[in-house]
Amino acid sequence: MGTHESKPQEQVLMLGLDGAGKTTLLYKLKYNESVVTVPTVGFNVEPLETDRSSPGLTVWDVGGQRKMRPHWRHYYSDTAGLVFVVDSWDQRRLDEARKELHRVLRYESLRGVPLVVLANKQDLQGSLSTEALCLKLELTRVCGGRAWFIQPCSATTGMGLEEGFRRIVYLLKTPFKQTQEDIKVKMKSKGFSISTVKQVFICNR
Ligand SMILES: Nc1nc2c(ncn2[C@@H]2O[C@H](COP(=O)(O)OP(=O)(O)O)[C@@H](O)[C@H]2O)c(=O)[nH]1
Ligand SMILES: [Mg+2]
Repeated sequence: MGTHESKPQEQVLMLGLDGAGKTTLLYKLKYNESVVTVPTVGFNVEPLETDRSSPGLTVWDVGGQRKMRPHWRHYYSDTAGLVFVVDSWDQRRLDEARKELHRVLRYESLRGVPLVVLANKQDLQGSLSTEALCLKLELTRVCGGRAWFIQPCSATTGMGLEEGFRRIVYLLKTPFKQTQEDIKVKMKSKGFSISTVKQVFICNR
């Protein structure tokens, strides 16, 4: 009989405003199914498969309604990676999303924890690009001392979801200095200007 080989698990905390698409994307990623969601009261938690050389991920999808947000902090101490989901289409709520993200990143227990912002709902016409979101959410300013990445995705079509979670696995495994170099190359290849790239690294020093 074979033995069940368990590998280390890392906790990934997925946050974002209610309606950003967290629950939809978790189940799309896990079962490739489009589920009909109801606002999450409490949390959903799912293990995600990763390749053999990477730690497994346990993803916590915590309800994002205003009354749930004070509970987010109870999850911080065990968090190895942060995923923040944004509705790229709903520009009216971007200010609120920015404020919540900045509030989360200020917590001492999340200092240095890598962040992937998922720019969700890219299937909708008129959704903001990752470059525009990067500016609106002031990511370069607020992500000092932290490895981060912004990934376009759609929980409806599945586009970009695996890449986003592969990115968090990568950031978890890679020393900060190395990820900075990598982000620099990626940003240049995506057409960010040299000055934006420099700005990121001045902020990250
Ligand atoms: N068009 C579109 N709708 C989405 C997408 N992701 C989620 N939704 C819809 O947005 C609503 C809120 O999704 P939900 O997963 O409950 O958000 P949560 O509150 O962050 O968990 C639902 O009606 C979803 O069907 C997406 O990528 N594209
Ligand atoms: Mg939900």
